[in-house]
Amino acid sequence: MQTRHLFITLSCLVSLQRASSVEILRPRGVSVTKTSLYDPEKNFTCFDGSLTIPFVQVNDDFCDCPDSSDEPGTAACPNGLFHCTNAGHQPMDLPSSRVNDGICDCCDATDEFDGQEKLGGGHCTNTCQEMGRAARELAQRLAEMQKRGAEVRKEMARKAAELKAGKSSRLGQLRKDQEEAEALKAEKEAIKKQAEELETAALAVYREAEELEKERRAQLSKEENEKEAKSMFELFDADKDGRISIPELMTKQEFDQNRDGQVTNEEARFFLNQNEEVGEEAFITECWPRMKPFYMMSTGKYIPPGEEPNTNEETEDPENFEAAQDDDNNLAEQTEEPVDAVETEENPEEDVDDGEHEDEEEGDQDKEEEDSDHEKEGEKSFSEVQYDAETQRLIDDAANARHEFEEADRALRDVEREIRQIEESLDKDYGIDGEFAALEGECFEYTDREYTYKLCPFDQVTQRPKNGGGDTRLGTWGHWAGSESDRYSNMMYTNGQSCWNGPQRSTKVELSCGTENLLKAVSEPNRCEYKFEFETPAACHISEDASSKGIHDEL
Ligand code: MAN
Repeated sequence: MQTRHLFITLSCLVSLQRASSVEILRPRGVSVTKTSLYDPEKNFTCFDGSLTIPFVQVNDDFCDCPDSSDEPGTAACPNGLFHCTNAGHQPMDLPSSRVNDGICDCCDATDEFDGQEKLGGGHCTNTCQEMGRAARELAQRLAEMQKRGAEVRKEMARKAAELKAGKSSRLGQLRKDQEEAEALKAEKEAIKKQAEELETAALAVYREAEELEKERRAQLSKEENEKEAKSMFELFDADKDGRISIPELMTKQEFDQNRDGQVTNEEARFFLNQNEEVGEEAFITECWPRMKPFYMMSTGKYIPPGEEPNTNEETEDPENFEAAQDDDNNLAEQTEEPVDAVETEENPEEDVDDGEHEDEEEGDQDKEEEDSDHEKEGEKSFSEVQYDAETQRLIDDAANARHEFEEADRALRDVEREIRQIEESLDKDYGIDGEFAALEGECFEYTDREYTYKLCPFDQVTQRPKNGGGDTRLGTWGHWAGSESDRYSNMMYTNGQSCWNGPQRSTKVELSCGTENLLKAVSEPNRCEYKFEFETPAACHISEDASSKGIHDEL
């Protein structure tokens, strides 16, 4: 107890320190604002009111108050706070456990006294003046930069407003253009409809004639084939019994398809459609179409399917013989299928893509293709026909009307596209004063040891390996991601390329004030989550702010 009292007296003496500008003595570790709570003339009451102790027990290196308030200048209490004034620089509060721990925390050296009267315990010196000067210079430089940046930002915002006004006025004009273009399109559509009706009516006459001609030719061809088949029947019917049998065919070398010098029973049976023998009718309808190409080939008269004049005739491709022998079902399919199917003209829609279009521009393109298909179809069907002058005029009128309608339709789509683009851009959030708008359309790069990173604001972020290889998309423009009070301090780019076995890449861009746009640093704090540090004048808010952020001394 005696020892304690002796210590109290000593420590109380050394613990009273002078505040630099006003001559107030206050215990060590106490801030100016709390000085009045420590009056050496009175007993000390803990801040929480739990205890009142003689003043000598303040800073006696023994913790009396549960709230630690009696030991502001020693490490005796577990949760105490030590205050250093740091005159000439910035004041600071430390956990009291750092008092006399051998480390100089306070620039005024007050945290290290080590039981000695000399501040700094001999090993710390007061560096507050130098530190204060350096901090003030830095604050000054920052304030100047902030000021210059804010001026640039103002200009950026002014230009953005100008651009926006221009876009709004263009939008007004475009909406009028759109109305006119819609009216013109409707007008052209009506004209086209009328012209096409007249054209269709005029062409109907020709179509009918064409159909009749087709039928006539088909009939003629059928008759010729029948005639030919009949004469072949006569030729092959060696015993003239009105039936063609396997032995009769086996005498015809034309049917020796594997060229082994003889016509086998199997080869002959194939041509008789697996029958032992056939009568004339079956021969004409089933057998001759199968035999004809083989027969013609061996007699040098074969014309490949598609080139022969009679397109409707059922014939067998001689090259298919082996396959046909292997699989008679196959053969049946092949022979039942007309060799030369009537194609494009009967299937004009064949090439038209009716799938869903990804966007309207693509849709526009497809529509154009469709339209030109329509023209081609017309050309193909009627190109060889000579029309009378009136019909030709109607065809030309309809073609013109179609053309003019397409032009009107295209003009309307152009106007609508521009409206959409302007609306999208006017809807975008470019900051409080639109100050970030100027960054759109520009890109900024940063290169580290492995990659070159590229930030294109409001568009996308990419990464390219320095030693070759393509771009990896680290995200596309998503949204502003700053805190509620500072929304425009962070940008988020999301939905980048998927990481192998991981999430889609994404990038957070932290914005800070700078006099120029500069991508300052890039890192990848978590795999496939990138952090970009970007300086821009657009982030320099209020120039007056800079000075208030500067250093201020406590005393
Ligand atoms: C690439 C780069 C890296 C990323 C890995 C993930 O190498 O995009 O940034 O971490 O892929 O597999």
